[in-house]
This record gives sequence, C-alpha cells and structure tokens, in this order.
Amino acid sequence: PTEIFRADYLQPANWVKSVSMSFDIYDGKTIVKSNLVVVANEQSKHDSRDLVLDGDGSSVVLKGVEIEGRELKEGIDYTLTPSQLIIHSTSFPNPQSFTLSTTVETVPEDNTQLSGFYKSGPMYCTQCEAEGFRRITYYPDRPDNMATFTEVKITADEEKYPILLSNGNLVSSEKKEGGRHEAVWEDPFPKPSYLFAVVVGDLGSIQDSYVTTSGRKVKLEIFSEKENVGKLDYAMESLKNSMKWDEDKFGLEYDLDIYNVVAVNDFNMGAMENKGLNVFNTAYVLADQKTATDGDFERVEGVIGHEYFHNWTGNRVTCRDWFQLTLKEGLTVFRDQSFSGDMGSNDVTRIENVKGLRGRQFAEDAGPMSHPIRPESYVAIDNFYTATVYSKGAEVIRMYDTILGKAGFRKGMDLYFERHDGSAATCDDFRSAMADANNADLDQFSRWYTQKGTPTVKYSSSLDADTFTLNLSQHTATAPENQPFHIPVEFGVIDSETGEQLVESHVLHFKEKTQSFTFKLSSTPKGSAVPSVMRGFSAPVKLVSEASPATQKSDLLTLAAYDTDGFNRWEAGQKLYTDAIFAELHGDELNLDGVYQAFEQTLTSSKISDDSIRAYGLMLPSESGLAEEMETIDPIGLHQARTAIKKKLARKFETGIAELYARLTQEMAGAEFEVNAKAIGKRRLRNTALDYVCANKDSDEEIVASARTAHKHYFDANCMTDQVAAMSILSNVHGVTEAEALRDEVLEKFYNAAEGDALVLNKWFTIQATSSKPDVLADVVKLTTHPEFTMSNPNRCRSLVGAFTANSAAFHAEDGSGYKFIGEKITVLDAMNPQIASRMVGCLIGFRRYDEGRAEKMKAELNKIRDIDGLSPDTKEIVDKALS
Ligand code: B3K
Ligand code: ZN
Repeated sequence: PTEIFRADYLQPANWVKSVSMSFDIYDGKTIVKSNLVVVANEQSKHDSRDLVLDGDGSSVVLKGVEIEGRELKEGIDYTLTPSQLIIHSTSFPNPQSFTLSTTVETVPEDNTQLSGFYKSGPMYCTQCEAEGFRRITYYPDRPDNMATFTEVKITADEEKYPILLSNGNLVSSEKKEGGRHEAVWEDPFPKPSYLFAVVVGDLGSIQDSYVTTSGRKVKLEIFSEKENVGKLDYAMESLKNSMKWDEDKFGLEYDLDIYNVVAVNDFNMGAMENKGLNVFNTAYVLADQKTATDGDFERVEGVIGHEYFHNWTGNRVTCRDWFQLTLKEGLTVFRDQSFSGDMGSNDVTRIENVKGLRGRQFAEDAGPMSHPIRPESYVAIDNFYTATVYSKGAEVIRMYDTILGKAGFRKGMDLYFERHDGSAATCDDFRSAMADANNADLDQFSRWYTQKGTPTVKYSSSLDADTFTLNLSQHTATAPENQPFHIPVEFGVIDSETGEQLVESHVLHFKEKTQSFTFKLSSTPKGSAVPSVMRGFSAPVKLVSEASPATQKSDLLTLAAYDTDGFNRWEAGQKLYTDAIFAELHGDELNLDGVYQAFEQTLTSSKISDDSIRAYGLMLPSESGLAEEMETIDPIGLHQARTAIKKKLARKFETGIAELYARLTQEMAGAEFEVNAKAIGKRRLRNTALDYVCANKDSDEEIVASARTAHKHYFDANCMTDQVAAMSILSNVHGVTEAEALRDEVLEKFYNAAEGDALVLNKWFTIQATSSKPDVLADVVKLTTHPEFTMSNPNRCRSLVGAFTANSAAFHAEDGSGYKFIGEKITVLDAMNPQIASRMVGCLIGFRRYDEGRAEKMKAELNKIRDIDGLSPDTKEIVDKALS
C-alpha cells in the first residue's frame, strides 16, 4: 500500500466522457461490460498519454479488452496489474478520442467487504464511494472524472429479481428468454464513478410525489424488503421536508423526475447519495413506533436530509480529489444539522451536535489519527470518513455562516454554484466563493483546513468604570505550526443581579494569539458583569476561563440562570457538573451548592418551555466527553465519580424528580403516539426522570424498588423509546436476585417481541453490551455465540462488539480482558471486511492517553494485529499511525 499526497494531484492524461454498461446477473457470476468514450486531456501534465484504468483484481477478472472492434493483446496493447489496467497510447486508433470496451466477471455473492457489487440477503446492490467502482469494472475511478452514463442495462431472473434499478431515468424494460428480464437506465447528469449505483431484488416500496417550485413533478419511491414496507413512512415525510427546505433556504431544487431510495440490511456506513438512487442502511431509513426510538427517528430525518442535500453539495458540485472530502461532507452535515434544527428546535439540535463533536471528534483530534479537515495524505481513503472531516468540517462551514451572516453565507453559496455547478471543485474554491461574494478576507481562515488539533481558547475579563475588557488567547498544542486561527467568538455580557444584557450579543473576530476587546456597558451593572463567551458554540474549540474558581462558579450560575443563549445556558450547567465530577474523582472537598442550585433551577424553572432542553440540562456530561478533559484518562474512576454525583443528585432531589416523573406519566397516559419535537421532549424528560428515580439506590430493598419502577415503565410503554429507557436501566442490575429476575424477564420479553426484527435485535445486543454489570464481558462473549449473532453484518457486529468498546469502564478493565477480546474480533473482521475492522481498531489507538498498565496492554494487541498475515491496508494504516 502506498501513501498518497494531496500535493501530488495531477489531472489525468485522458478523460472518460461517457459510458454505457451492462450487468448480466446469474447466480454466482455477474458479467459486466463497459464501453468508455475516451478523450485526450490537453491540460494534463503527465508525460505518458496511456489510459490508466483502476480495477481491483481481487474482485474483477478481465475477460477481454477491445478498441472499436479490435481485440487488444496483453503485454503489447495493455499492461494488467493487480490494481490497474493500463492501455498503451500506442494502441489508440485516434489519440483525441476513441471507444474502449472491457468485459469482466465478478462474484457479488463472495464480496464480504460490501464495497463494489455485492449481495445483501436476497438482493444485489452496489457501494462505490470511495473506490468501489473499480471492484465492478476497469475505470478511471477518481472523482474528477465526470462522465455521462448514457446506458446502464441490467439483466436478471425476473421472478427472483423483479426490481432492476440504476441512476437517473428508466429508458426501457422488457422480458427476455429463459425467464429473464432487462431494464435500461440513463442518467443525464455527468457524474464521477463513486455516485454510480445498481440495485436488484424482490422489493416492496411506497410511492409519493413532490412538485418543485418551478413545477417539476418528481416521483418519489422508497424500497425495502417486503416485510419492512410498513416502516418507510417517516423517511418519506422527511424526504419531502428536505426537498422543501432546500428550496426555501438555498433556492435549490431537485433535478431529475425520479428520486429512489433503497433500504439495505448489510451496509458499511449510514447511507449513500448515489445520483437519483440513494442506498441506505436499514437503520437510517426504517422507523415506526414499535421498533424505533426517538433517536432513531431523528437520525432517519437527518440522514434522509443529508443524502438529499448531497444532490447539490456533492453531486452537482463534487470533489476534485478525495482530499477535498470535507467540501461535500462538512458542508452537507452543516446543511442536515440546520435542517434538523429547523424541523425541531435549533437549541436542542445544537446541544446534540456539540455533544457528539466533543465525544468523538475531540477524541480523534487528541490521538494518533488527528488530521486537518482536509488531510495531507492517506493510504486508505475510507479511513478518512472521520468525525473530523464530517463534524469538525461542519463546524468550519458553520463559522463561515457566523462570520458572514445568514445573507452573506447564502450569497457565497449562490456564487459557489454559479462557478462550479457540473464540475469537481476544491475546498479553496468554496472559500474563494464565500470571500468573493462578500468582499471578505478569508485568507487566515484557510488555517482551519491546514492545521489539525482542537484549539484551546482562554479568557479573562475586567471592568473599569463602564468599560468592559475581554482578553482572549489561543493555543493549539497538537498543531505543530500553532498559527493563530480566525475564530469567530459570539459574545455578550450579563448582569449577575438582574440578568440584563449589558453588551448585546455579537461576533468578535479573534485572529491573534492574544487579543483584547473593550466594550461600553449599556448600563451600570447591579451585580457583576459576566461574560458569555462562544455563544452557540461559535467555534470548535475548548474554552477555559482564567478567573478564580469562586468567580468561575458564580459566573456559571449567572449564565445557567440568565444567559439569553440557549447553548451557553446549558453549557454553564454542564461545566458545574463537570467540576463536581472531577472533584469527586480527585477526592477534593466537595461543595455541591452550585451544582444543586443549577440542577434545582433546571428541574423547576418555569422559564424553560422545551422539555428536551430541561432534560439535557438535567443530564450529566457523558463519560466520553469528560474523558477529553483528562490528561490521563481514568475510565473506571470516571465512571464511579459520575455515578456518585448522579446518585447524590438523585437523593437530594428525590421528591422533585419523583413528582416530575409522576406528573409526566399522568399527562402522557393514553395520549396518542406522535413524533415531533414536543412529544419527543416529553418522553426525553420523563425517561431522564426515570433514570434519576432509579439511580437512587443503595440497599437491596431500594435496588428492587427501582427495578420494579423500571419494570413497570417497560410494561406500560407504548413505544420503543420508553422500552429502551427502561431496559437500559434494568440491564445494569446485578447481585440482587429479585431485581435480576425482573431484569431477565424484560430482556426475554424484549427478545421475543422482536420476532427476529434485525434492528430491534441490535438494540437487544447493544443494551446488554453497554451494561455496567461487573461481568459484562462474560455476557458479551456468550452473546457472540448466540444464533442471531454474526460478524458479517456490520450493524449486528457494531451492536455487540462495537457497543462493548463504547462501554468504557468494562472495555478498559484493568486486566486487559476487554482489549484481548477486541483484538481477537478485529483479526476475524479484517479478513472479512477491512473497512469495518479498521473502524473497530480505533478503540485501541488512543493508548497514550491511559496509564502505563493499560497502555502496554492496548499496545500489545495493536502489535498482534500488525503481525496478522495479509492485514488489510485499511487496518494497517491506522495501526501503523498508532504505533509510530
Ligand atoms: N458519502 C457517503 C459515505 C461513503 C463512505 C465510504 N467509505 C455517505 C455520506 O456521507 O452521505
Ligand atoms: Zn455525506
């Protein structure tokens, strides 16, 4: 495997301008023929004019190559390597333009990598991004080659595979001999090969339609295996909402007459934005009351939106090379986050997104896989579909919006499409469009694309008469250059006594290593003047106050009570909780007055009208988020400290929480099930209350009582959200026979009620794998032998093995048993599906953040993995990075 560098980008010597293909599908063998119209690229700086086609010899077997009827000869006309077919320019009949035809055979039934053309249960499907197309045919498999797929002909058995789909519009379909049939598709929009798709199967579907603002009637169809057709409605609603939203927000309309989505059971990631034919992991499209949690519904909406928005940001304008991935991914995540916020609540969505960023991206940036949102090099590009490229990439786009304002951002987007529609662009092109449309200087802003690491921003403030001074400093320890970023700091000042805004919220442009800003207060403060910094989480940084601990605490209480910014109000509470958890962990003297005050206020304040906001305000920060604040991570200590603080809160507010739980239970009893921000908020708040009710336990009696409460919650539940909440609590029960019986009853009931539903069973596995029981690894090992468990389905594998690695206290057991378990699983997985294996290995690579004992054991597993015979380049790249 070779390392590829961004700096080495060169245009190819030839372009493929148009393509026609045929797929002849038989059990155990598919024949793929391709005709490529090749034209010389005059702009290429390559010395050689040879036509270089990518092709993965482990998946395609070349049967023949011809140019316009002349059969080419290996060695003379072309060279074949395990990864390329090179057509010598000496064999071109006319170097300006000619048609090349290839025939290959492939066996989708044997494709366990789920990249290229493969079989998922009874259906065939493709996954081409990033480099799967070369596992289907020989082709310039690079995103800057945009070609028109004028004809894609699919032939298969009609009875077994009545549905034959590809990108674009259906041109014709007809019966063939021997019980076979054929469909021909054409896609009028030029596209790179990674957006190609074919789906073949016996599928059910739901249909709908959408009329765009300019009057185009689009036929919408979502396909799945027949037994799941009843779970597609929410996705369809979300799709129509996405289409409307993109018209309203960005003036972007859909451009084909058909929009198809297919749900597939075996899928490496969430979904794929193939032109006119999205392919989805079932987990991100199927949803109903009985089988999906509110989180699942939110994800379906978000991912349906995400893939739809890619039609413009990704497909109409694509990436010049894979280093530019964040051009489409960061931008599209920003768009799907904005969409979700507009559909529900912007504050709630923001809190959820930032929690996600802190839990995953901050960790990535603090480990050996740290990279800028636009990486400089890669071995396996699939390893760079990361939290950094996606989530931090979205934060970078959000900063343009913050710096330029909504209208300015829109102007930049319009110019971006005006300049680049129908082509393959770069991150610099995007930044230039934003700058030019607004006459703005975004030169320094480019450092967000070149420097890795999470910056730390420190602040202090002072007041002199009515002049308020804010001092900022920035430092990025992990960026070798440590050049200052252009950081938009949304800022305001609040009177601690009255809650009045003394400085209205606005954006500061923080561009130096240290910088001071002064403001005249609008009136003389009655209490102290408290700065509210980085409102809305206006930049992806760690924010640290340099005030004394006492001032910090009182400032946080002011912000928690009065901040006009929903995010910072929530954040202030989280900081108070965080300080308390670390004080508990370090055995410092505990003064919980502030925490109690913030918690009580969140529990009772009539000013909070959104139940989700109240729920998130009551929840303690996650263990993964907290771990990022530690120099050396103590996973077990952290878990215990967090649990201890939770218990203290549960005890202190026993009555208030019980009342809240009872009130909500009564209010919701008999109410019709709905999926909207309000209904989700109620369930979220009630389940948060349940969690505290059940946390309040020491004696056996209390343990049994809380298990009874959860047990009742489970059996009274009218939806998956409430069942999962109850079962998660019960899954932690251990050591008290009566409570264990309740736990086992619910687990069994849940399993039986699932009736084999794959997504429901995944939850059953996950809940057991994330239990806080001391013997959880033994349970997990046993579950790997369960008849429903398989490593070959990525969702199932993640639901048990992946979920266990997220169970920090258990995974990081001091004896190294968790590491050993995962090492064995990765060994099996790597041979089967390198993309999934190399993801999984991520749980070991942060070993330098742990104590020596753990670090040594994690490293030992990594060394073992490195020694695996035939280790995939994907896994090897990550392991090498970790060990270097
Ligand atoms: N673009 C795809 C991701 C493809 C991942 C390839 N390893 C999904 C998305 O971001 O929309
Ligand atoms: Zn995407």
